[in-house]
Amino acid sequence: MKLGVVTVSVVPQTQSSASLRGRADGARVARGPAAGILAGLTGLGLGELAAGIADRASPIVSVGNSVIDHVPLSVKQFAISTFGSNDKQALIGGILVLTVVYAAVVGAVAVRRFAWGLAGVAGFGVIGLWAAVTGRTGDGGNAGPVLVAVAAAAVVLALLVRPWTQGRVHRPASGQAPWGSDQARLSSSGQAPWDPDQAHSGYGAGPGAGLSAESMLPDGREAGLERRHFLIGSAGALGVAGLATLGGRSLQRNGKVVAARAKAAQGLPAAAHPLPAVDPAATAPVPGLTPFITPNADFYRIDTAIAVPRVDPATWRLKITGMVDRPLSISYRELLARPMVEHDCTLMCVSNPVGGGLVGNARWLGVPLVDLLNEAGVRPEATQIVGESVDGWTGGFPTALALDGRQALVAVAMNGEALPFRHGFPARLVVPGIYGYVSATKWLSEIRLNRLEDENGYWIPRGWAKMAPIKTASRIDRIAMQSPADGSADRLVAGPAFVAGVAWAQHRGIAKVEVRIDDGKWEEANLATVDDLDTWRQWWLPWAATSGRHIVAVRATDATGATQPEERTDVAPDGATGWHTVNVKIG
Ligand SMILES: Nc1nc2c(c(=O)[nH]1)N[C@H]1C(S)=C(S)[C@@H](COP(=O)(O)O)O[C@H]1N2
Ligand SMILES: [Mo]
Repeated sequence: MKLGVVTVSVVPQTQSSASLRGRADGARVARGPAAGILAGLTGLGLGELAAGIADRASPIVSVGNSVIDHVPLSVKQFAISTFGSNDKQALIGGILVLTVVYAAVVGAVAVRRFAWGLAGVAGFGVIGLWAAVTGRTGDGGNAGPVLVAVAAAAVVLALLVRPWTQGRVHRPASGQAPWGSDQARLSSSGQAPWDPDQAHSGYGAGPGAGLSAESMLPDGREAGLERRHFLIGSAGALGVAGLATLGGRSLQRNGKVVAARAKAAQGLPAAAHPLPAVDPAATAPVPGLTPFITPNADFYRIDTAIAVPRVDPATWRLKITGMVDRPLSISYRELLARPMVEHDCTLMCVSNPVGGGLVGNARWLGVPLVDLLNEAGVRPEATQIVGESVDGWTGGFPTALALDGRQALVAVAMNGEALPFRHGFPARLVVPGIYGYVSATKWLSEIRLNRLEDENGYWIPRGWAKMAPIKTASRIDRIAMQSPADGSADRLVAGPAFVAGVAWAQHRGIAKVEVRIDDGKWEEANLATVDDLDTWRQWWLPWAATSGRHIVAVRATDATGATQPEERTDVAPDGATGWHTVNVKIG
């Protein structure tokens, strides 16, 4: 009659603990929405912080932009006439309110089923990601803050909600009479430490398995612990949310610096001899191919800066020092007052793998480096130019490259816009033909002349080559039907198709691009018009695609006659080699 003994002894305790538990459950359920809101706010806060650090749109701004893009004109006009110039704040406020409501629901769901709560967070992430990467201001980089926000919200939700949902598994619902139930139910109440068999069965397989120490405590204390846990967690989350929001907003605004850049963007001087618009023939006639000019928002970013430096142009100076006759120190305004040139140049990272995307093409506006060097008077023994940034990063290259006629610039603008913060505002170096890590110093503060043996740039002691000419390369970017049958340009079927892409050999120029399908002959691709020796060149080849799987390969030959070697080598120490190949399935 063991069970009977248990039943009888359990009755008084179970009644009181059941009512305690009932209260604890009620509190849990009530705290669900609060936990959800805290998770949501923490996510948004860290999203703001990530956006501020990376100089990207925050999740709220992404969603706001996307709303602006998609809302019907009438609604937009209503908003403007109702809220006037505060329409953006009203929009942000509206998004915040909706987010809080949504988060409350997610929290309420999460206390019942944590996985569903997580799904709710993920759903919010999907909306945020969609808003971040599509539309007018869409930009892959804006996905970063959304991912940070979602991760933070999930973690906070887990911290605030998870302990109860785990505990709940072991507790009978309040108000149910445990004595009417089976052995497993009894053991799962976990309230019989005085019966070793019972307690033991609680740790065995079955619903009671894995009882936590916490849920073995008398219920009153358990509820108290939960409350403490919740209050501490909530206060922490609120603090993190608040600090992250403040930090993120202040980084994003950084008041006068952002305003100063915006002003500079409007008041940029024109080039003394502006370049004509890029010849449309520099773009291959293949819909959907990589744009010839990479929009600033899509331009790859590589640097060692954890937070993008926001340099105040009012106090910034560019110094030219070292082995020069007349050291210079010039302000932003003085720099802008010098004669400017425009130059189209494809910038590239040495870490770009074969077929990779760490390469971008822009129209740069700036002061020719050679003009500044002549002004300072470079001594003949100065064989190296070191560019140093405001945060101490350095890159160095042979002086000869700045004097051999190539258009090296102290650039202030990129594609008609003052340099974005993440691309080096207020000024950076752009030196055609050599990888970025030895040349393209962003947030430039000093140009130092010395000898190659005197100083090594940041990456040299870390295993990268001192001399770093960009290697000839080619990339397959697009395989598409010439006349897409069903409106979907991306569906590949047997028939006339294009293979297309870009190739580059900065400052030497691309002479030939060849494509090979499977084990066929190398076929010469069409080349788009040359824009500049320093830019990439688009290419395309019509291809009578046949059903099945194919391997498409590309190789380029530069104007010196050198063809890309087949052999794949690593990006370190001086850039990858090898042919880019793509596997494609037709039909
Ligand atoms: N101040 C600074 N400038 C820098 C770097 C850096 O880490 N710090 N990275 C360099 C590298 S490795 C490359 S490839 C280019 C990339 O320029 P982007 O980020 O504008 O594309 O910037 C160069 N300039
Ligand atoms: Mo790089």
